[in-house]
Parts: sequence; structure tokens; C-alpha cells
Amino acid sequence: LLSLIFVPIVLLASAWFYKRMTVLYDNYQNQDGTLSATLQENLSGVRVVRAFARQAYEVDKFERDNRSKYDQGKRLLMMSALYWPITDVICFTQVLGIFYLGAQMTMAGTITIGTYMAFVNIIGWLVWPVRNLGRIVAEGSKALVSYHRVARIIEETREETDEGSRINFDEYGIPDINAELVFDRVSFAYEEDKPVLDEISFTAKPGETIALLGSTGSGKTSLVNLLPRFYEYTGGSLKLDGVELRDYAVRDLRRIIGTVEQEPFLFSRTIRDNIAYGVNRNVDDEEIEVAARIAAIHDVIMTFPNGYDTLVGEKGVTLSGGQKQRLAIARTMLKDPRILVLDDSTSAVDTETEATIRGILNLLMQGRTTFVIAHRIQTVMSADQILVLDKGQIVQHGTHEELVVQPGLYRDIYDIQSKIETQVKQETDVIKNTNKEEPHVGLPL
Ligand code: DCP
Ligand code: MG
Repeated sequence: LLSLIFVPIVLLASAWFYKRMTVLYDNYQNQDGTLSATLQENLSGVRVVRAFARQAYEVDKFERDNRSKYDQGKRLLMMSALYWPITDVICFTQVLGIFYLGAQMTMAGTITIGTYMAFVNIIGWLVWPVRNLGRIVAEGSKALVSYHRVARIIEETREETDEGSRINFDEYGIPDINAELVFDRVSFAYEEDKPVLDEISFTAKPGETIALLGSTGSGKTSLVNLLPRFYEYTGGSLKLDGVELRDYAVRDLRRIIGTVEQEPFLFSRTIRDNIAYGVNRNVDDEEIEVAARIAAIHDVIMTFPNGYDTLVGEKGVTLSGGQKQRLAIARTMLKDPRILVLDDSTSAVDTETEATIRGILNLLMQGRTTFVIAHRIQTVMSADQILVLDKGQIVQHGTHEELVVQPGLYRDIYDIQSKIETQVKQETDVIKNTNKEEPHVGLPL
């Protein structure tokens, strides 16, 4: 009885430690995650930190997170440091008890000295494995916590890009598609019960330009993000050439849709690689140059030391916002998409550049079904259809000529923008005139 009584005690102690260690290790890992996130944010947001002179605050925050991780780590270590001696004390007390009782029994002649020695040996075989088993259980808690963290990532559902009906591409990579899009009461929500798009209905005929206008957060980007199936619409029907969009293979859709984003991402590779990024075949230098010329970036590229072989990014040249945008236009141009999406692509540049880019884009839009998201009336004026969105609904739909004569959001935006334009023009005239008369004026505004 005495030789076995320690087994449940050690196991109970292990179970208790197992629970404690799981909690502590989970806390420790979470804190480690927080610290990494802080560090990563501070590095990628270093401009903001410096621009707002918040270095001291960020250093402080890091200190706190780091200290917290240290404390959690210490608690974890204390717990393991306690576990070993405690189980050892239980085991040794029990062995000591057996030594004592056995010796008493031997001296009293109840058992022989041989039986005593044999029993002590056998007890040794029993004690150490049980003690080690407890340790494995306690250590196992760490493994289990780590497993759960990794499993959360592994168990994420994967996007199936290859499933669905195929679009045929001919030998030049031209898809057999007209690019007619029919939205029929399409609804969409990122989270349940919070509709972002509410029963959107319209038809984009092949080659048409559809402009999306609306206040920030009205759902413009969400709408165009449905096209390459970055998100799945939650209600209604959206058909491309008569086939439900979700029946197409995602990979095919993304091959025929080209997007020019407001803040395009460029890889730290050569300019050539960046322009050729969207095409899945070997492109010759001539094609790349044509795309660059159309995007009006060729001349800029020629001023770089290695021309098209110049590296972009940290190890190479740093491009301005407008140059990046043009490179992105060249990239999309070369991809030759049937459906073109321009999201806010002209709002980040000055009016002159905007006019140039608009000209380029008009070239790019030809023969493609195009979606243009813009805030300026000037950009959307020439579109075949203008959709005015408000809180996820189409509140106005028509051409510029139709919309500008009826009261509504479009008319209001038009009025405000023309008023501002006249005002800016007048003020510019004032500055010019004042400058002529007095050489030093400071800031006349
Ligand atoms: N939204 C969201 N989750 C995302 C993206 C957006 O919950 N991953 C929400 C924020 C807005 C709404 O959806 O409330 C619509 O966002 P959009 O990005 O579609 O808005 P716009 O493109 O119209 O706005 P902006 O003109 O600012 O680009
Ligand atoms: Mg947007």
C-alpha cells in the first residue's frame, strides 16, 4: 500500500501542473505575439512615429510589452521550477518511508533481508517511470498550446482557385469572352447583418465604361472586389457572359481582370520584371517598352542608370507616387485584361498628371469593360453609365447629361466641385496678379 500510494499523488500533482502550465504558456505565447506585432508595426510605421515625434511613447510601449513578456516567462519558469522538486520530494519521501518500514520489518523478522533488498530494487523501477511520466504530461501542455496556435492557421479554409468552369484562351492568351456583366440584386456583407452592398442591379455591356461615384465607405471598392472573387457576394446573381460568376474558376477570372490600384505595390525587382508581372509567358523587351510608352513612363525609365534593369525599392531607385502609378498602368496594360478596374487611380496626383493619366487610361479602356472609381466629376463625365452609391445602394444611375439636370447627390457633387474649381481659379488669378504688382507678398491666401 505504501509503495503505491505515491502514484496517484504524483499523477494528481501532474494534472494540476498541466492545467497551470497550459494557461501560463498560452499567456506567454500571446504576449510574445503582441511584442512581435509591436515591433513589426514600429518598423513599418517608422515614418509616422517620427513624423509625430512619438519615439519616446513607442519606446515606452515596447518596454511595457517586453516587461510583460518577461514576467509571463518568469511565471512559466517558476512553475516548471516548482514542479520538479515537488514531485521529487513526493517520490523521495515515499522511498524513504519504504526504507524505514522495510528496515523495521526486517529487524522484527517479519521479512528476510533478501526480500527487503529485492523490494527496494523493484520500487526503484516503479518510482522513476511514474515520476518521468508526470514530467512528460506537464511538458506536453506546452506542445498542445503550440499545436493549437499552429492548427488555427492550418485549419483556415483555402481558396480554391482552380475549381469551376474554364474560360478558353487562344494561343495568344486571348480569352474567349465578351465581358458582359449583369448584376441582379447583388448583395454583399463582410459580416452578417451588416450589409455593405444592398440589391445592386445594373448591366455593363461589353466595352462600356461604368463609373462609380459615392462618399467614402459607400461600397465602391467592395463592389469591384466581387469581380475577381476576392469576396463572394452573399445574395442575388452576378453573371459574366450569362454564367454565374461563382461558377468560374477564380484563376481564370483573375487572368481576365486587371486592376490599377490607388497605391500600387511594386516588388523589389527590376522595372522589367515589375511590368511583366501580370503575364504568364515570356515577353520580349519590345512589348515591355510599348506598354511603358503608353503609360508615359518610358522616358523616366531611360533616365535611370540601368534603364529597364534598374531595381525598384530599397536596393534600387525610389519612385514617386505618380511614377509608381504609371508603372502599375504599364503592368496592367501588358496584361491586356478584358475587364479593367481603376480604383481611385487618379485622385492621388496633381491635376496636370491626372489629365495625362486620364488620357492614357482612355486608351487603356478601349474595347474593355471598365469600372472607374473616382471622386472627380471630370473623371467620370465621359463614362457610359454613372452609378451613384450611397450606403451600399444605387441612388442614381445614368449618364452625366441625365444626372446633372436632376436634383440629387450627383448634382450636389457637381455643384460643389464646379464652385471649388471657379474659386481656385479666381484665387490663382489673384496670386498671379499680386505677384506681378508686388515682388514680395508672402502668402496672399
Ligand atoms: N469594410 C469592411 N471590411 C473590409 C472593407 C470594408 O467591413 N475589408 C466596410 C467599410 C465600409 C464598407 O465596408 O463601411 C464599404 O467599404 P468600401 O471600401 O467598399 O468603401 P468605398 O470604396 O466606397 O470607400 P472609399 O471611397 O473611401 O474608398
Ligand atoms: Mg475604396
